[in-house]
Amino acid sequence: MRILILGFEYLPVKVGGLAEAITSIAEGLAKLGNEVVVFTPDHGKGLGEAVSSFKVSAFGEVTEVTVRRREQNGVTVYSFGGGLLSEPDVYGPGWKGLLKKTILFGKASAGLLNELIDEFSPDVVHAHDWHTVFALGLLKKYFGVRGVFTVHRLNKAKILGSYFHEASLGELAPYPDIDPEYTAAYIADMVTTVSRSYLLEEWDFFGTFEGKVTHVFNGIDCSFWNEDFLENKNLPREERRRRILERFGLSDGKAFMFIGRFDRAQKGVDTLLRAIEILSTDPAFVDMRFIIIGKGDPELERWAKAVGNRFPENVRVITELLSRETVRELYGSVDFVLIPSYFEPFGLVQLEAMCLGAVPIGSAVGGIKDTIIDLDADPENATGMLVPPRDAFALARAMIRAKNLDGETLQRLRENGRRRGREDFTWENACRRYLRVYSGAVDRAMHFIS
Ligand code: NHF
Repeated sequence: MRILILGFEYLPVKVGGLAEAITSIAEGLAKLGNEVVVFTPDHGKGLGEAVSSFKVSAFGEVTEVTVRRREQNGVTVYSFGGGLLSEPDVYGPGWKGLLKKTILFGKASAGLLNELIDEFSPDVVHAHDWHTVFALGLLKKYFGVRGVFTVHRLNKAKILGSYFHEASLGELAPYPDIDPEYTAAYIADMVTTVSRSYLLEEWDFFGTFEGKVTHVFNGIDCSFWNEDFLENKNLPREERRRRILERFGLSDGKAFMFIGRFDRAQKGVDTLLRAIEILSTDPAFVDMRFIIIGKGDPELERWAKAVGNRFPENVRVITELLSRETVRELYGSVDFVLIPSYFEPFGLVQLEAMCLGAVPIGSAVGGIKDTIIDLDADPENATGMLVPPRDAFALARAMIRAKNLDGETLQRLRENGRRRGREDFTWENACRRYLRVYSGAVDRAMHFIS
């Protein structure tokens, strides 16, 4: 198949999990023998060789677009520079700047496909997240190509209809306030999201597209998240834990780790901080160690640091960026990884942890719920523990229970987790399902499923 992928993040450009997902999908599809081409903004990176340039006009201004091409792991990546397309802030500058950038991206995409169409006529355009709505709209309008739209995370924004007029897609904006996700899903032939639970939790949105909507789970790249690459891979896990805790200035104890954005809307670091405050009055606390890694909301950072200062023997808060290798070392050494998100379309942390033998304790939402098999629900096949979101007491209780688990259970959880990461959630599985989505030969969600 000839597949054209549209996305705002493509490695090495990375803001969050989206970059890993789009890149892994593109490369996975290429590995399966498909011809895969990616269109993405350049974001000031200047990667690849300049192969074309043309002018696009929007908002009364003409922008000279430079197209660069590179071959990256079997995928042909075209990136667009010039004007806001070269803006290094991937999702900016500001909201209005971002909207203009998405329109320029749309027009540049139509311009380039017009040049390529004789040598590359896609069977399907796969657009990721709402920033690609204008590109998808224009490619469908002018090339009549089949379109698939994937939601990695709902944004639920409204934009002025005039932006659609500016993009030459006024027919999609009969009202002043338009939700770009609805519009992208409306014009797409198939709509997907990244876990089954997220699809059902957000049925208010996805249900509108009943009959053409489905889920395709993300995968995990276990070739990087792999115990074979650990610095101290030959040492027993307890010894690795002792060493890593020492590296972070803590004595040995049961080690729990959190890694994620400090935000108020999704990742739930506030629930964890409350849970630690609750635990601090329990005798079990003496043997518990917490490594909390992340940054973001300044107030949450202050709160986390205050908790760290209050319990210097137990809690370490790290607000600088750690290398992927250090994070891997941590996953491969700590006992438990906490994912207290309020919601999570898929979430990679729980799978990264499982691949490296750390047992995840996560909120029973979205992709976390679909990837972790809970100890109570299925003791034989369990890979971790699930707790209700936003419930600090439940999280504290789960952590005490985790601390007291016997060695045999812990070992079983670890082994099941490794297997689940390596066998069930591979990018190859994801890509095989996307291929079925592209041809429409896939099961679709209906309101009576639960
Ligand atoms: O893993 C890639 C990522 C997801 O849960 C994650 C999210 C954004 O919020 O699909 O997209």
